[in-house]
Order: sequence, then structure tokens, then C-alpha cells
Amino acid sequence: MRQIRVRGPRGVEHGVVENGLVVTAGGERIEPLDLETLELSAPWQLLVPVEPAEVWCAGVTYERSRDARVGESAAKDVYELVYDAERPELFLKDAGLRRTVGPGAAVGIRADSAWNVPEPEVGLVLGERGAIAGYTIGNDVSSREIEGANPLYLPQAKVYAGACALGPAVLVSDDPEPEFAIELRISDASGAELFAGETSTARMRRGFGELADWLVRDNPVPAGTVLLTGTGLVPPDDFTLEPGHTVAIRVPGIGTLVNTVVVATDLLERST
Ligand code: DO4
Ligand code: MG
Repeated sequence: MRQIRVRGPRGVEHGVVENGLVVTAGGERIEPLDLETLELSAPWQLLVPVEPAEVWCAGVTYERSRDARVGESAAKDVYELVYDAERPELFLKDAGLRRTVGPGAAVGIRADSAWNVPEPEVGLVLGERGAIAGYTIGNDVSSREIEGANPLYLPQAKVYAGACALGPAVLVSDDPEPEFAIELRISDASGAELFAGETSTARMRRGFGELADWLVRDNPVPAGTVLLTGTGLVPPDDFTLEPGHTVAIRVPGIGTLVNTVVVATDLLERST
């Protein structure tokens, strides 16, 4: 079952995707413009499918992520060590939904960084004590320039206006250990493809449950928190996101999360 949230004439409503229709808690049956993105026509708007009090991320969970960071950073050892270590890298990406956008909205790249990338990741929606309640798609948008300069700059590389996108739906699955394909497509303002790639969560070095267990150790993580599980797709080093690009992340079974790119400063100005 896939769960969504929409804003419509009666305000914000929860709903589900059923037989190709978005069915709201109020009984409205809406045909999405696209079955993958679940984009809706006015007056309906698809929202972030959950309102997590916190968004956390795991890092360096795929070989590709480790290798990219070893390549970019003067502090190569930290990435090699954490990839192999028992304790995973975990960091807080957002709290209070201040930096997270939903499907169809603009993500941000930092104005003070010349090298910015999307990170397509499967997100775990956590219940009480880290129990996995569902799966969504996340974009852990990052500055590789800032992160590569010094690992201690990680919060600045990762946490800023529009640095996170979630959606379009939350998949509730009976499978205790589901595997997901992850596809990334980046295009320019004219729709021309700049990068495309795919991977699978089968290539993760760690399990979903393992990451959730580490996160809630001695840590009062509120139910509803989303934990992004790391990227296995990194565009080549000569690629950087620019304003006007579009990032589409498809995870079959969950949907496609599409976001355009703007400079983060513009998002700050819009919210003031
Ligand atoms: O250590 C840097 C961040 C790693 C990350 O975000 C990832 O692997 O997805
Ligand atoms: Mg990441």
C-alpha cells in the first residue's frame, strides 16, 4: 500500500494510492497526471508524504559513495574506516521540516559551493523505537566541495535551505527485508539528459534494520522520523547541479520523486 498527503479544498488530507487513483481520507478519488510522480492537477497538490520531526541520513553505505569521497577528500581514511566499521555514519539532516521540500518543489544548492550533487536514497519511515513503518524516496542534496574540503564541514555541506526532498509516497510493505532498485536522471532546463544511472539497495553494505537500530541507540528519535540510507549513485566528478536542472529519482514500487534546482538563497528569500 502507498500512502500520500495532499492539500485540497478542505485543507491537508492523508490518502492512499488505490487502483491508479489517489483516494483521500475524505473519500475524494483523484486521477493523478502521472502514475509514477503522482502529480495532481489543481486544486489538488501532492505534499511531503510524512511530516517527520527529524530527518537523519546514513553515509558511506555503498562502495560507490566511499570511493567518491576517498577521491574528493584530503581525509581519505575517515571514509575507508567508516565504510568498514561496525558503527555507521549517521547525521541529522533536518528538524521541523525547515529544509525539506516535497514532490515537485525546488531543492536548493548552496551559493557558496561550486560542486553540488543530488544523492538519491531510500528513506526509512520509523515508528516507535526505530521500527520500520514504511519506505519513501529521499534526495540528500549535498555540496561535494564543502564536504571534500574537510569532513568537519559536513553539516554545512548537508544542512541548508532546500537540501532535502522526500516523496512522492510512503510504501508500507509486508516484506521484512525488501530490496529496491534506485534510478537517477538529471536533465537540464530544455529536458536534455545530463546524467542517468541506477543501482540497487542490494549493494548496500548494511541492512535497513541495522541502520535504524544504530540511530535509536541512546537517542530519543521521535516516531515518524525519516532515515535516509545513503547513496549508491554519484555523478562523475566534472558534474555539478545548476539552477534550472531537474532531478528525477525513481524507486519502482514507491514512485518517482521529481524536483527542480534553485540556489538555496532564493528559497530563504521566498520564505521571508
Ligand atoms: O560522509 C559523507 C556523507 C555520505 C552520504 O551522504 C552518503 O553516502 O549518502
Ligand atoms: Mg547521502
